[in-house]
Amino acid sequence: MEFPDELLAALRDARHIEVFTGAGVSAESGIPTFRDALTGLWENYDAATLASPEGFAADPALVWGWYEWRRMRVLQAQPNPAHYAIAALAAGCARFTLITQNVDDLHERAGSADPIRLHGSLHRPRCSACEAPYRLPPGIPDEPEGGRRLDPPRCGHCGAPVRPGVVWFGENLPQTAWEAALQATEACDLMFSIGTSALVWPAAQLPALAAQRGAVVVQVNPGETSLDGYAHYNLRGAAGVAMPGLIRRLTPYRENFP
Ligand code: BV8
Ligand code: ZN
Repeated sequence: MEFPDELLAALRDARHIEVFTGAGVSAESGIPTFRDALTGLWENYDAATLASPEGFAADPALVWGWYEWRRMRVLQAQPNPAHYAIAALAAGCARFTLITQNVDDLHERAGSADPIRLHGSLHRPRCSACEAPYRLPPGIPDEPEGGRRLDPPRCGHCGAPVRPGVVWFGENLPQTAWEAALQATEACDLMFSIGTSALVWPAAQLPALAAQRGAVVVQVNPGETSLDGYAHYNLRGAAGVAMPGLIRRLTPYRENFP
């Protein structure tokens, strides 16, 4: 993949780089993206219905089973070169902010410290009533391939069903995370938008906000999105190819990336 000289220069000059990721950054780790059709037990459902308070209330076992199946897939997966390249980028620049819409922990497992998590995490379930964190049993759940219905565990404090620690459609984003994401988007001088269809609000507005304030916006996506018009550079390709390729062209990041 070719990278324009102006992009390499902008990266070298950037004082505060922000990386904003969506499900596409985990695609090469074998994690289905949000837009991929659901499979197995859930193939006739729409993700946005299952990922909602109404979906959970209507059929807790169907939804909890889906999240446990997804958590198993993440635990079985490994970070891919895109996750490692993003961690190397952070290690080589003055100020760096990682914001993710994803609920997997592949960024952390690749060495990115403390990403801003707009949509929560598969690994932090909590009580649906008193919000007490729920400690999941260690190890990888042995979910059958097509998945299964699974009654959610009960909270040890109040007995209510435990729910996934994610932000569902129709729920507010965590205030602190959203404010931190807005602050970083106001301050960065270069922003990557990697592997997102930019369809889910309010997260989807971040790259446009950055472009409107004059930051350089670099989109990495094999497909077209509504961000194409905002991005100064559209790297049409897989994140696991584009990001390592870019990092290898750049010192001082190169030192941090094998
Ligand atoms: C809220 C956790 C206030 C759960 C998720 C304004 C306008 C329109 C709609 C709304 C609006 N405000 C609110 C809404 C409603 C709603 C919304 O946006 N609906 C959409 C569907 C229109 N938003 C909300 O409800 C949000 N809350 O606004 O609060 C409020 C409160 C009450 C009432 C109203 C408003 C909360 C949204 C959070 C939902 N939770 N995740 C879970 O994971 O189960 S969102 C879910 O979608 C994931 O987090 C995912 O990350 C996210 C976004 O999807 P993407 O990451 O972009 O993934 P996608 O599959 O779409 O795209 C992948 C991309 O990767 C593709 O472009 C593909 O080409 C590319 N790709 C593929 N392979 C690769 C690749 N790229 C690079 N490399 C590759 N190898
Ligand atoms: Zn409880």
